[in-house]
Amino acid sequence: MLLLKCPSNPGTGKPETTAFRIIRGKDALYSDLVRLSALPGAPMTPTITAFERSPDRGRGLARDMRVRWALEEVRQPYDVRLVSFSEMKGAAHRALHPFGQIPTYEEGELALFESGAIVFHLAQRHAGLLPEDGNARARAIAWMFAALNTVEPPIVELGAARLTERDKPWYEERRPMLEDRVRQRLDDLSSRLGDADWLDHAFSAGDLLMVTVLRRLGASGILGEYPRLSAYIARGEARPAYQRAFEAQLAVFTAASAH
Ligand code: GTB
Repeated sequence: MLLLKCPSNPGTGKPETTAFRIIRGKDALYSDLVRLSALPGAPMTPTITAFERSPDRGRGLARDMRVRWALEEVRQPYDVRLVSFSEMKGAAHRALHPFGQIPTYEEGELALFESGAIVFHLAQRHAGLLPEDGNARARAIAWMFAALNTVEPPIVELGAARLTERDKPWYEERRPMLEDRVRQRLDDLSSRLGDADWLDHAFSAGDLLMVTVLRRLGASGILGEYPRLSAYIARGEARPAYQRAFEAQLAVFTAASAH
């Protein structure tokens, strides 16, 4: 008989989230349990892609960070395939990502791109990132879109200008306009958040995406004007799942810097 079970690992005392096949009935020892992932049709360890050498120098600003964080929140183990800039633009990677970027996500026959779609997929498949209640879930999804569609674009525009237009004659004239576009969003976001911990009661994928989007402002100095948002980011960064994800991406950068 095939039974699905999520037993505690007696070695670590921690809950084991991988599904197992019991091969010797209810008295089977932990060591008698065979990982279902070895069986046809079994859940697979997903693989994501990340920069082989991230230009953010391990600050967790590239978009694999939000996917790693979501995977850690739901305690889904994952593999990482590191790609160079030239590999990203090659045919093999473009088959996964039409725009030749990271992150991607592969799980069995499913291949996904777009960090928001990947986080949403994980939130749908696992408990912990979206509320069970239908209306609360819809509101959390609205915050996911707000993070990526309303708040992130002016932040990316400001960062891109700093990176690519800094030496142009128009940059100093343009910068205040770009910064004010960011401030418009932050003013409203900060008002809505108020003194709450999270955007809509419990922590959700909406907060996860919003925190990763806001973190990109670190170098701008603008966040200093928004103590509530700074505290909100700090709450996100204090989550154990965030810290595991951060350490994992930092370890990649540290190893790459060693050669
Ligand atoms: N909308 C897509 C998503 O959300 O997944 C955007 C994906 C994307 O922009 N990926 C970037 C990429 O692959 C990496 S994250 N760029 C390579 C290319 O387009 O050729 C963006 C990023 C890069 C670097 C920093 N940094 O150095 O601080 C921060 C963020």
